[in-house]
Amino acid sequence: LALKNLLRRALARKEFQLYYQPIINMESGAIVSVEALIRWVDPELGLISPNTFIPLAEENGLILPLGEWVLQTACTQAKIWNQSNPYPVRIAINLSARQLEQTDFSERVSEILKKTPFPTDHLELELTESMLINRMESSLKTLNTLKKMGCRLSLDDFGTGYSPLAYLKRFPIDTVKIDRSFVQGISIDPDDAAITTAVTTMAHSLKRAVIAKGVETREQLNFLNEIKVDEAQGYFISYPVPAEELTQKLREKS
Ligand code: G
Ligand code: G
Ligand code: MN
Ligand code: NA
Repeated sequence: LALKNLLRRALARKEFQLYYQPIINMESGAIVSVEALIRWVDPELGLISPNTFIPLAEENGLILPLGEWVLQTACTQAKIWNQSNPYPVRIAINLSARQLEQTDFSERVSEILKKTPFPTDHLELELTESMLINRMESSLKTLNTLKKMGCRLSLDDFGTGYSPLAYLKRFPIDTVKIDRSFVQGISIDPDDAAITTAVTTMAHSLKRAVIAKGVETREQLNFLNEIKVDEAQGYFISYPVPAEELTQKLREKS
């Protein structure tokens, strides 16, 4: 079977799973947000990376039902966490261009939130520059609607695109997620340290929050703390883990 057909079958058989990676507040160390990351284990092929199957799912349109499944599953899970957790966490979802291009995407999100029901301001939708390049006008309209509904919007992989400032100016972005390629160079490459500092200062002066991605060492975390990054995510804090493991972490660390 071609991977495409396997993908279709996997959706029907519910072979997808969400892993969750915590994001901590730099001052308190508490988990304040959780990013949902999809995983696919095929019975024969084993673990297949989203880097492989998400582009395929985008090509054949399967990303639409798959994306809805991600949203629904993650919101349901986050609602459960927030019922037992005194400090509610946000849930962050990676969107793909095809999802955002649906003219009724904001209605779909709204439907899911009605079904769940989950506070809109605890849903954070992650976008990338590349998904906003085409159909700017319709994307802007959709994002403005989502923003009015109360969703938070973040710009993922910040600093790796061509015109980050133009996107920040044009779209109603709340948060920038500094790409891990900068964070990982902090202790070895003065340019990366300078870029991370400059991006943080700039985002703050534009009243945007800053999340640093890909934090793998204590040194990186200390540096990010000094330059007043708001939140951090990365293997040093936690790998992405199954829901039950995150439930445990929330008990320990909130
Ligand atoms: O978790 P991991 O490093 O394997 O993710 C690889 C890529 O897949 C990342 O770019 C991530 O944003 C993307 N990704 C993970 N989960 C989802 C998802 O649910 N939807 C979309 N569109 N992309 C995802
Ligand atoms: O593109 P996006 O940021 O949505 O994708 C997140 C991806 O990054 C996930 O696949 C996750 O597994 C991976 N990731 C998360 N933390 C780290 C880290 O500290 N180091 C590296 N190399 N990858 C990470
Ligand atoms: Mn992301
Ligand atoms: Na992404």
